Amino acid sequence: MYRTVLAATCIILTGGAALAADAPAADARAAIVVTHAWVRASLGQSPTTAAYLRIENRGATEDRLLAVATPAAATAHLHESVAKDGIMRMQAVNSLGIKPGQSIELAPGGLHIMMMGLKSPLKVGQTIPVKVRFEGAGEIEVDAEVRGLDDAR
Ligand SMILES: [Cu+2]
Repeated sequence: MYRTVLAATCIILTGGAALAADAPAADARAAIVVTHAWVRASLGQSPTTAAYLRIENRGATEDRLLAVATPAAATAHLHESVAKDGIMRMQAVNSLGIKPGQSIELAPGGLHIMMMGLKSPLKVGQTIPVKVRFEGAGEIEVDAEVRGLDDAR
């Protein structure tokens, strides 16, 4: 499913991806539905945390997640947690295809939006905007609720 997976750990930072606002076709835009966005509260002064959400493709053509961003952090990248040699590691995911009818859940232990360089600690009850840019649907902004570390879903 992940056509391009870059082998890069969380420590390797790349520049924030630009969220260019090309005008997407109306049907392509309506096809992608982003819901259930939430962010893990940051731990103390930790400058990193992760955001999660659900992406649903209700259209007839495949779309592709190209970039993520949030004003709450200096950089945000799509990551995937994978077990390698018995150790959980995180890899950057360059882009993510979503097939017609497919629903993809970003969730703890799997795909996540890695937020690095938090501008201030994120506390339970806050809400931050998260922008997700798709090849076809363009940029979609959702509000992500900050939840505690122990909040299961
Ligand atoms: Cu990560």
